[in-house]
Amino acid sequence: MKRNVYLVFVVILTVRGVTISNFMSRNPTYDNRATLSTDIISTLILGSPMYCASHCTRNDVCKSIMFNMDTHDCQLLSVYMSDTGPQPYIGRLYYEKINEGTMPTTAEVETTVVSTETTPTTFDCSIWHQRLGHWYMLDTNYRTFNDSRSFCASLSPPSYVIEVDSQAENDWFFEFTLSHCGIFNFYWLNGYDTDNSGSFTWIKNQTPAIYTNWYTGEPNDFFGTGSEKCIASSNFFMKGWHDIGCSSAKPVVCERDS
Ligand SMILES: [Ca+2]
Ligand SMILES: [Ca+2]
Repeated sequence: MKRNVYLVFVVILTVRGVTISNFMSRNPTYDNRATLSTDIISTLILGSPMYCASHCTRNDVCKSIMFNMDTHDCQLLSVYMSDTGPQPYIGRLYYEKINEGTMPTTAEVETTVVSTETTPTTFDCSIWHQRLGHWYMLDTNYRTFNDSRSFCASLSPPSYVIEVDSQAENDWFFEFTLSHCGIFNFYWLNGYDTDNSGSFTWIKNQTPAIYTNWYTGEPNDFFGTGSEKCIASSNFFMKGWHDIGCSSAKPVVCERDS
């Protein structure tokens, strides 16, 4: 019974997350701007723009957010930037509510959930899983890229940060981190841009990343040349690959060949 309650709680969060995020829209027109401090409802440190957006959609006063991809500070704003005469400020991505009038009620969301209660998963997220001839393990602790590499190497058998080199492996990555285990987040991939060219090399295989799944506008070295030499893949919000700073802290999927 306790397990069922837990499962329902997780599924509620999942469904709520999917629903809520559809109500925020990225608007790059107002990236890298600041507004009056009196327009900032609160500043939170959160793991992704999705979490930032979900705080805004649950706050009646909030109309938009600014999310800093590097420091992860999330500003909830009581105004739309288009209304306020924004000032330049480097380092934040802007999102705004699309239509507050069509938010589903909690009852609607939770009605959807109840129907999924009877399908508990038997997928064990604490063990290695074999797919596509390789083995995979998820770890949801937040680490820098180098610490994630060390973590995967320390496992038994030793492994490396996942190198996604086909559509099939990319599909499995999303299935693993979204359908089976994990949370909405960015996860490290084992690529590195050695020469700031925007071309990434898989560190373990020592081959160029030929198959790619970049999110729109990425890779972009957002904070200037060489500022984003690592890759993380978002499994939900801004779904796809992003070049990011290597000192960010993200969860990881470890991969091994045998
Ligand atoms: Ca691989
Ligand atoms: Ca980027």
